[in-house]
Amino acid sequence: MTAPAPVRKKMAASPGVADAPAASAPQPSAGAPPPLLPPPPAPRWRDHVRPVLYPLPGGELALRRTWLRRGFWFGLALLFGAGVVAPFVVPDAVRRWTQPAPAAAPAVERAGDYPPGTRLRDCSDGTCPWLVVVPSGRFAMGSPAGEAGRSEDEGPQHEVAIAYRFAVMEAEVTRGEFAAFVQQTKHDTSGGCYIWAGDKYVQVPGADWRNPGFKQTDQHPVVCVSWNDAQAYARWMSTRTGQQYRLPSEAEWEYVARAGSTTRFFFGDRDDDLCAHANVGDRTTRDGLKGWQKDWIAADCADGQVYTAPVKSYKPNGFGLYDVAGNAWEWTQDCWHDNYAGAPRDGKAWETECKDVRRVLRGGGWVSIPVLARSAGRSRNSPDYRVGGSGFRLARTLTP
Ligand SMILES: [Ca+2]
Repeated sequence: MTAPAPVRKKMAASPGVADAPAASAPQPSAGAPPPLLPPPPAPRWRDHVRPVLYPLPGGELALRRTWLRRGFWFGLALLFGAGVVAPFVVPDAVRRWTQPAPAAAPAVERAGDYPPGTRLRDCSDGTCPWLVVVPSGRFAMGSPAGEAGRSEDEGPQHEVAIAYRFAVMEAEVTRGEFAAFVQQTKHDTSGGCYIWAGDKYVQVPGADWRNPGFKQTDQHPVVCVSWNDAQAYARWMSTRTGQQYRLPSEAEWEYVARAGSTTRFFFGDRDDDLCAHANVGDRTTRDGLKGWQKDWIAADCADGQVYTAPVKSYKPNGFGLYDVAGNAWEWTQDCWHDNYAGAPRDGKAWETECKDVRRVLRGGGWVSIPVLARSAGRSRNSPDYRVGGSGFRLARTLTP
């Protein structure tokens, strides 16, 4: 009996189909590179973040996480500082940041493009003072003979016809606006200022618009500015805007201050109603100011402001202008005349036949007794005098 032949031997002797190379498959030749492996999958974002968030202690990643944590808390502190602390610490700056963007002026302007009441300002960066367009019109300048508190220099009352539309700043030039002018032009404001010294103004060599003898913010009207300073500011505004900025004439000033009213003040006749409309010598001033005299009759109301108030703190007049009575006396273009005999009737400044070099101030200031803040009230000073009660607002000519 013969044993069956082992299968393995048989298989080895006769190569099977499975061992034979496929006729169509290419054969690697000697020295060729091995076939490429598929690329490893790209690491996912988690693979980057995880080692940072959960690093092994002591490693470089742990250090990175520490800095990450510090950065997070620092950023949070910055946000807190900007949002919560800044409004208390630098309220003026925050107000500036959050103010709406200025209205763009039309490319080609004509007075007719601006209906009366239009608010505009000329700088695209929003730093120019707001103006209000006032209508052309007629009014009776000066006070009637029977007006309480009247002075002789307010007559004769006469009609003035202003045949053109123009724009005027809706508020007095602020300390912040004046600071920008001084910073850019290096305008010299040295030489001292007359500041309140108990019962009158006294020249103090070291005083100026930055130090008028009481505390102010950038929103308060600038004071301790002369007529010459106001002219320099107007030139600067004209240069930077390409428009014609100037002091208003005395007639223009009274026209816009009255805004159609014929009463002692733009809101009526009563001194004791002043506190809602104007910052003048009131009970707050009388009680809080050193040197208030017994025979000075304060308005019998209290506005909480001993010195200047932020502009636009009180109600505006019929043209939308603020602080035309009180807060700061306002320079006008005209030189001083003792009365209106021979005064121009067309709204132009009166700069001939001057009594002397002094220029007219209008409106009364924060320390003024009520009669001085009447719409017809007048005062004057030398063009180089700086006083802690005097500021200004400008007019802007509109192309006819
Ligand atoms: Ca007051």
